[in-house]
Amino acid sequence: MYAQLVETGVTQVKTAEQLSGAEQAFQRRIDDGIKIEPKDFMPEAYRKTLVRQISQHAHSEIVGMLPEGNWVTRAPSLKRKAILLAKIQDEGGHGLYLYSAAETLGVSREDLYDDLLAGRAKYSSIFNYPTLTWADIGMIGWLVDGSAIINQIPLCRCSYGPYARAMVRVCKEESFHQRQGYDLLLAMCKDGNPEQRAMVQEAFNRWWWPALMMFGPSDAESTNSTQSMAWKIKLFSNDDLRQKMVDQTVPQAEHLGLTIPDPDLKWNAARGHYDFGEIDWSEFYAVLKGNGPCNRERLQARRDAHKQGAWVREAMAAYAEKKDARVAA
Ligand code: FAQ
Repeated sequence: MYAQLVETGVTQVKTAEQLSGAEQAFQRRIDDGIKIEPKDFMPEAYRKTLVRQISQHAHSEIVGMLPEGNWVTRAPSLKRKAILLAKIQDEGGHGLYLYSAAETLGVSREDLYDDLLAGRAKYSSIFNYPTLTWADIGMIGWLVDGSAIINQIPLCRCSYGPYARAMVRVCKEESFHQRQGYDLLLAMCKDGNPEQRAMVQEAFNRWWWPALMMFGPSDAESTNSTQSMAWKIKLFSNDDLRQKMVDQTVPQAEHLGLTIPDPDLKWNAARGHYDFGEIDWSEFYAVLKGNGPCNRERLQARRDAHKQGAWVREAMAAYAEKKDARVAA
């Protein structure tokens, strides 16, 4: 179901001698921290890698609206509903910035979107899990947006200008999203009754491991990292960012009074980090292959929305045509 959207053609990182003159100059600009802009020379594989990553990121934001959308009508108060609506709208906006950033690389939004609807494009594994209780909404803010921030703050300094600049605003908004999730969980854990605290723990047990999977396969299995890091598209490895997430989140979980669902989690004073248990990678790859709990439902929801929005696209195109004709007359 999830064929690779873009074949970048990179099988291994080229040595300095294997690079052409233009590629060497390009790599020097990257090494010197100079941003690459749309009209600058770039190796084709760099362009394709960016299209792959940015479009997957955009799709994630758009599909990511669905699990939270499930709770808009059931938010427990007007205040929580307004916050949730604002957050979901932000995610839609992030998707649009990101499609725009991808378009600077010579691809069309329509084609990228068609790839998503046809099941050819990837989006983050995390959005293939269900939101069963209100506590899940808190988990998405705290853990999913929390992971997204850790991954995306470095992207504000990545080598491609339009992507880096888009990330600045995205990260500011993700920070609000993370806090609203934690605030929601604090209310349930500190002011709630035993049933509400149990609801939070149960949701935490379901979201902890999938949140760690968001950072991608282990460094040893990450096919794109070496080249993406050489190009400064990625500044940190998947495992380094995952470790940061664990280190940051454990004290926050303790403050909520939650138990981390990992018997192997232990502070390692020598490393200055938490050790944690082995991730179930078979689950991660099953989700990537389209066999997670909600993959089919998510894609169907996007396809239905696309179909139902056809009249809006047609009306806008007709209006633009009419306006152009008036200007030309
Ligand atoms: N899910 O070689 P690597 C959000 C794929 S936004 C699905 O390590 P790479 C906001 C990967 O594509 C969340 N597929 O890949 C929000 C590659 O396959 P390919 C999205 C995954 O690209 C919050 C293969 O595995 N964030 O949450 C995943 O160097 C709340 C090998 O992996 C971004 O997209 C995965 N988790 O590193 C919205 C950030 N991980 O393409 C609503 C930008 C890996 O070769 C509510 N992206 N794969 O066929 C990145 O930083 C990178 O693309 C990584 C993966 C780190 C995700």
